[in-house]
Amino acid sequence: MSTYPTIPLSEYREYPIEEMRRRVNEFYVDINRRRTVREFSDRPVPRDIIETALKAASTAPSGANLQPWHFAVVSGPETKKKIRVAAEAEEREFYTHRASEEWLAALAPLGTNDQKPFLENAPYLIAVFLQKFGELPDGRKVKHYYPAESTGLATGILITALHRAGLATLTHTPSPMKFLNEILGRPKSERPFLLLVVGYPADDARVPDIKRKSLEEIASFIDT
Ligand code: IYR
Repeated sequence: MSTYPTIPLSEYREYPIEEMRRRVNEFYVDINRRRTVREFSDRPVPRDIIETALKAASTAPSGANLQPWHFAVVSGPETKKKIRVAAEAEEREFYTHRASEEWLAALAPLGTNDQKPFLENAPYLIAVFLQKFGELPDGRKVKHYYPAESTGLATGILITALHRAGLATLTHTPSPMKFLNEILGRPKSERPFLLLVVGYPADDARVPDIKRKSLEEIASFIDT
């Protein structure tokens, strides 16, 4: 028997089946409108909306509930500029040397290149860091379990929360992105996971005409 203190599951809610259908469908219709955006407006976004989305992200399940993530929220122009300069330098290398022909061909439909103006235009950049270790108040290290899975789950909830608030995001992964530790003053034990660009889309923003895989392609049901 676990001696860990427990509380009743009082927040759980069950819905009648029809209500379940309605709710899951409503959610699907809403999340299906989410598109990754690469052209952002510089219109400001109230910080409390970002804060609440981060609180939503931090409800994600995590290995041994160790919550192995850190979100560095950047709104200042000087820091954004530093990030843009460093990211574009890495991207130049990526597009001219590091990426394989196969990788560049896979990216071609997205029309991406080494220019990242959104790193300065968008009101917020959220650098997501994965913590391989935590630190106790006395300085001792605590190993984290499944940090990548956990941070991925938290980031998914963050993107969903921001979408529901009516904001657009871009999951940006300049590679390598160790420069984020330096610029944002994060410890070496944290691995930059991705850089989330957040804001309103530009008025004339366009997105590639991509398709999502069908249910048959993404899922199999084993009833035996
Ligand atoms: N990091 C580069 C390249 C890139 C890679 C993938 I995988 C994408 O889905 C999109 C872009 C860039 O941001 O341009």
